Amino acid sequence: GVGVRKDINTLTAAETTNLRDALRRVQAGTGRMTYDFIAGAHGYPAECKMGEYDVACCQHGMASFPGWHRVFTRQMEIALSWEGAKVGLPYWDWTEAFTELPTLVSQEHDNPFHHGHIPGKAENITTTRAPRPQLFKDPEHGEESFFFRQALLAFEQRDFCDFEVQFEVLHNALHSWIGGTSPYGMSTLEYAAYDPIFFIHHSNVDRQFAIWQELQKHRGLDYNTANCHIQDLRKPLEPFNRANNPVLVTRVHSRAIDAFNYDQYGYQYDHLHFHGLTVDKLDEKLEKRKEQDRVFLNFMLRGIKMSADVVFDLCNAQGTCNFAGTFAILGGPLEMPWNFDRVFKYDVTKIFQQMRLRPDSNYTIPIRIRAVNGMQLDPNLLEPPSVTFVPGK
Ligand code: CUO
Repeated sequence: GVGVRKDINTLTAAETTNLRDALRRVQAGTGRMTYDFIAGAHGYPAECKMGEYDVACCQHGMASFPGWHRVFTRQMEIALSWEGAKVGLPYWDWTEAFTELPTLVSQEHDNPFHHGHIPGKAENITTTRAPRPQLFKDPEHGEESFFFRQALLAFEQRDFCDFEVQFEVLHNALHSWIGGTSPYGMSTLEYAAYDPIFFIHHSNVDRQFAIWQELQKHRGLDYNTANCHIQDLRKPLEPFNRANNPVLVTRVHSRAIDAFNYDQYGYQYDHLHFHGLTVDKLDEKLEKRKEQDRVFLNFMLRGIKMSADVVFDLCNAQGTCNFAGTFAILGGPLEMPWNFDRVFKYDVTKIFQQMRLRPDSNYTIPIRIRAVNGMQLDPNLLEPPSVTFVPGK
């Protein structure tokens, strides 16, 4: 069925009830596609092979991330429509102000979106969430929030692979900040998709990809193809290409390069405005930002087979240090090897100005890496970032 994906804050009471009824039926597992069949494609129980090893099929740390997750999110949306959903998967734009999780997913009583069951475990295990305080504090910073600034930096990129790394790493933070220390939830690659909030998050992530595509169209640049990682993007995506996928359109159009053209999957967004800005206004805003001198840290990221938060400070020659930024890695023991060939950029202009430092001053950037369970990891797991100074246009 054709699904219109609405902003989660504009759902009517009837639409909320309708979506919950549909998800309840998908979870009950009596229809053509069960929740476990869909979610199992992402992490646990590792349905793909890498040589002789079982790995999760989800593609992270590589250029096929947007396409793989576009098809994956559509699978759930189709399952919901087969069970009577009249609207598409709503999106939660977490770059906008919020103080709690959306009601659709947070209401505890009689709500299938509140948690999911994890199959195949000895005990009856369900997903849980342990939101970090910063999840609700970050939006207070408005246009200075991590989510907003990182979204703009992703949108600003003019090459697909540059966009991809900014976009994917931005998305990781929401996983980490919702799941927190919960062992079965959003901060783990293995279990994230068993929490139905995953699909509300990924509807928004996919919408950000769609907005970037509109920006590219507006800029007169490639929006339905890529000029990087071409071989990877042309491989059929497992497990959607397999004969047991009952959805014809995702089985046949299962390559990441096919997924650029999302019209063919039969869904659309209510609109592609960002913070009230049409695509041309948004592009104007992005161009305006380039007028000032900017300083970036560049991280060449590799998978570390676990989820972690990376926190870094900026310290001057006198040894005074200030918090300079944070981002998240989403991974786990079942992950496929990452193969980013682009750096993840972090704008540190403001903190450089506040500390009266210039890119050629004396400073250090100590990094801490904290696993989601709170354990401090060896900071040498990541290469130290390089620094670039980008003069204003
Ligand atoms: Cu596979 Cu959000 O990416 O999970």
